[in-house]
Amino acid sequence: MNLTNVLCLCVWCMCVYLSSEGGAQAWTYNHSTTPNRRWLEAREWCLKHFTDMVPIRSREENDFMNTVLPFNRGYYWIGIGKEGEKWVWKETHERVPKDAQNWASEEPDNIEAQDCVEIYIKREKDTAKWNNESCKKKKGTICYTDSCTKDSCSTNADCVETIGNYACRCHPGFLGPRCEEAIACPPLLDPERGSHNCFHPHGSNRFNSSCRFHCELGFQLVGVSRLRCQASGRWNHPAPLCRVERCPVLNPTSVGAGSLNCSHPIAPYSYNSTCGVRCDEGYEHSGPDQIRCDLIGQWTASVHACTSKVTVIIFECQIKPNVSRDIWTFDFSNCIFYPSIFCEFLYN
Ligand SMILES: [Ca+2]
Repeated sequence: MNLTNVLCLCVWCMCVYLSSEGGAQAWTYNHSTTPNRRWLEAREWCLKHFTDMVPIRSREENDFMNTVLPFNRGYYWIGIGKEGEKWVWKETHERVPKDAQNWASEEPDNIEAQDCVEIYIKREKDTAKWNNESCKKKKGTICYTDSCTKDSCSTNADCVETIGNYACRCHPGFLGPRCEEAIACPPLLDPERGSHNCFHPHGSNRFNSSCRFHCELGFQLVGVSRLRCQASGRWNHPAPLCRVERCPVLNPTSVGAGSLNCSHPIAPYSYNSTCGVRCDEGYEHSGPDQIRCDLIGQWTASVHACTSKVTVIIFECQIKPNVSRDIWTFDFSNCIFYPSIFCEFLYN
């Protein structure tokens, strides 16, 4: 059995062991102590075969390493190092926060060139604590592999690595183990005298569905015309209503000597209401006999008051001029009256 086979066997054993702890789809860890390596070589080995050197992202991960890894006389490198005066995760170059640092007593010391970090796995003193060391020393290697794949969660989620598992962190509006299900909103009904149509990107009345409402002719939409299903499972506005278009109320006394007779098939003085003017005997009006409330809420004509009919009379009389007094005396006793459109004096 050559060296490569030994390494593979070692790695395989570790994978099986850790997989049995947390399942195959999780951060999986792999370690090697045959051989022990310098820090840079250890990281290159991790990058070549796995995702990277274990960065120790949390206290939980730190303690987990101490639990599952075997003792190694040289201990193990971790993916933390010194850049300038800061201790950083080498994978991302992010500074390791103070409260996430887990130094052994009196570490890190200021000895020159101790810019790499080891973890004391199963050490009697300061177990699981960190120590800065010369990067050239040879130690065990701990690598990790991301478990999230493009198929781990649906496209509506972020896959979050955890120790021994992974989780799908759902985007707002989605739920389910893989966040594949969009949150539902209550179904919408057509308003009276109206209708609605919807676009459903994630299923009927689900998150981000949008519905537009319309009203029949002669009806006005009251409210917001377009509704959207929110991540909370509620529509962003109440469903709108359709209200009949209304015309100005007509005052029956405005016609004067006559009456106003109206019919309201939908609502008083509203779309399709009709009103007719009837004048008293001897009176007439100049507008149409009937007006109607149209679909935008306007009367088709205005109402005019009834006025007395104009009678123009011509009369033909026997006129006897009283020449002696130079006065014209009219005697209407023998007059004949003619209603007419013009007026004319006739005398002889
Ligand atoms: Ca040290």
